Amino acid sequence: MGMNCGIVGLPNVGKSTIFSALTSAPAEAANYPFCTIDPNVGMVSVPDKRLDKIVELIPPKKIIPAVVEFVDIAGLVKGASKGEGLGNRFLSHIREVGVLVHVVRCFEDEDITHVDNRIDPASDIETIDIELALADLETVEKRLSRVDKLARTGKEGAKQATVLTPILTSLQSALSEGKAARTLGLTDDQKALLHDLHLITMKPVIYVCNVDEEALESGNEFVEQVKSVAASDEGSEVIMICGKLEAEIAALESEEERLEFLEAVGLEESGLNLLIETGYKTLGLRTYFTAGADEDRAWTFPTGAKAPEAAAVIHTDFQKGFIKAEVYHCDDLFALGSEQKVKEAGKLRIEGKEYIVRDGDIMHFRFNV
Ligand SMILES: Nc1nc2c(ncn2[C@@H]2O[C@H](COP(=O)(O)OP(=O)(O)O)[C@@H](O)[C@H]2O)c(=O)[nH]1
Ligand SMILES: [Mg+2]
Repeated sequence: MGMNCGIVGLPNVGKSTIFSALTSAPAEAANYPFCTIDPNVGMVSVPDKRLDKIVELIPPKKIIPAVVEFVDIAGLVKGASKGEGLGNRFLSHIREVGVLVHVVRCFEDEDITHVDNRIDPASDIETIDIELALADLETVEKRLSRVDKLARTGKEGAKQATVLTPILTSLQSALSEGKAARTLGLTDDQKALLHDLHLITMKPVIYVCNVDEEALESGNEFVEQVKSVAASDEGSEVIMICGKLEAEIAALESEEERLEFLEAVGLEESGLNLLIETGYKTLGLRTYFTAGADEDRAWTFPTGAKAPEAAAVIHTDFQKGFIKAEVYHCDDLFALGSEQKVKEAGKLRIEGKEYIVRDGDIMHFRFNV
């Protein structure tokens, strides 16, 4: 499925406000039978002008945009990893997400209490990072002792241990200093070995500065603090959102009103769009389309995926039984006006297993099961 974002941050920084605004227009649930019914989980459609244009040229019975899932993860406070606040309950949610959206309070408002009675983004971020690192530390130490035991059981176990123990040990020391696992510079192979640990601090982060409306254009001193933390955290992305304003935008009835409002306050796009774009960029996600009389649909896939891997996003059978793909780019459709014309112009190609799917491709997979 598509991108999955876990919204984290200290209490009272605006997580739920932003979550509600982002998910105020939920995706049509019937199209996504596997999603859970949980008030803290929201699915939204990814706005994509290309899909709108495809629908005009290849009118389907059904239109299915790509989706993004947001999870409002409550309960992260100082001591959470030791059972304070909602304690470890937040952990099961957070392990499942692909990217952390770390909301940081960068607005002043005397009516809204800050848990530490002061606005201090760098220290807020540190508090959360330490809790997440401690949660991961527990996971790593458990695995270390299991690997240790395994090592004494025989050849296979020992082999695994020689590979894993040094990685786990370096993780252990970094995490115990409150450093995120993603900052260790592990190779992709090493990361693959750790995959089943679902380490929270291995996930990429997007920092969302919740700012006053006035600060939206050029930021403020708090945003600068967040930027300098992010620079030392793998160069993570930083964006600004005004939770209060997003809530007002979300309350408007029509898309037209929302666009007018955005223009009136001098914004180019809503916080939702900005966050989705940043998320796709951070995770290296791309979009391809399938189009036909029944359904026009956008699919999310990882950059660099070859045709069979991209097909697996639709169904694993498509990957297993992959034969070939018929491919053309949506820009060719837009330029020529119809699929027939695309064919006539020789722009529709047959591609095999090695084809690297491009953003904006329109794909038709041939497979047998
Ligand atoms: N002034 C101001 N208040 C906000 C903003 N975003 C959220 N709040 C308020 O801050 C309080 C806490 O917000 P909430 O979303 O519940 O925070 P959470 O604990 O992180 O989920 C609420 O009273 C919100 O109305 C903002 O951008 N500006
Ligand atoms: Mg909340």
